[in-house]
Amino acid sequence: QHDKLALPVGTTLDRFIMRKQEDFPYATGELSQLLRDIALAAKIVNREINRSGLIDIAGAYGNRNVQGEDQQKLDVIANIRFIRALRNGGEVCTIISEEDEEVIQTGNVQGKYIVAIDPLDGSSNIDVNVSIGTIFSIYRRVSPTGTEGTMADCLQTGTNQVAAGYVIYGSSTMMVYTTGNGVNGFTYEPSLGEFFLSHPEIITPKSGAVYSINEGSSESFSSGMSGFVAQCKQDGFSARYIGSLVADFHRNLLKGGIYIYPPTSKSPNGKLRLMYECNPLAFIVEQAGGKSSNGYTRTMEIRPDDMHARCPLFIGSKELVEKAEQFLAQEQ
Ligand code: AHM
Ligand code: MG
Repeated sequence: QHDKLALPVGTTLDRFIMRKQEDFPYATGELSQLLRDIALAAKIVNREINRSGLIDIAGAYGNRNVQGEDQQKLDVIANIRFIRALRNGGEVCTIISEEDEEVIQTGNVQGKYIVAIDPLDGSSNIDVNVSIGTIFSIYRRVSPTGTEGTMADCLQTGTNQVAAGYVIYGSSTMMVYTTGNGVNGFTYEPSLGEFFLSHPEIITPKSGAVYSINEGSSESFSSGMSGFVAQCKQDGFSARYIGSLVADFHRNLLKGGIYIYPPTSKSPNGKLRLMYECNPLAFIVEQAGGKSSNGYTRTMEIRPDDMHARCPLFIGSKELVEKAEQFLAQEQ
């Protein structure tokens, strides 16, 4: 119901982006170009990930490159690839990355966009062949072009996002994104090197019977948090926790469920980062009919005070997030 013009399954991502742009007669195509740049970097990172198991044995068949580049950690490689693609693309003035303490000024002072990105989330899962992901969020700068992006450009609230998405490198690789007109998912066909529309107009189930939380930390859950988990068990829910945010989120988005990263004694503010983990997924889940909060406040309305700020995350099916919030509200 989001779109004037529904495109058929099998449409390539490039064509899809182009056609969507035509829906907005005054669009200049810069955001479209930016999304294509991200998709290109994702293909490159996908190739590196698929080869990662071979790196240790590459020397054995004499294929190790002289610079030893293939020995860099994949999250570092992913960071380099995405930054390079955004810099070369020219549409982005400033990047916030989980891998970099400071903002990255691309030198494209005419670029109208700010990108916040976690280039490879869940990277501790690579060694054991578990799905990992890239998460990104796009803002329009508030400062005039012609200069570097400012802190005010970088610290915008999530409601200002113009687009957000993720790439899941799983049993197949997918890119899922929104520009605020619904959510669409594209599956990568490696032999053709293209993403194809496979999940048009994703709507997440209103409710579900899956809860995803690291129960290893249950000793430090608040009473409301413990109460909600006990309720999930009483209701016969399944526990599903991959420990890879994009993979846990993607499953719950398609099947229904709730993902929670609550405050714990180790991470009193939760572990996940507002700018490049929580906000982009919050935008997607809301566009798919779901909900996201920190247990009290809508994620996208939280004011960031730091680009690497953390916040608790309650995200997924609307009814389940609301139920969890009720448990927290009843806490003494
Ligand atoms: P990372 O950004 O260092 O990769 O950490 C984020 C990951 C998420 O993918 C995942 O949901 C979470 O950490 C799991 O944390 P924990 O092992 O504490 O449950
Ligand atoms: Mg991360």
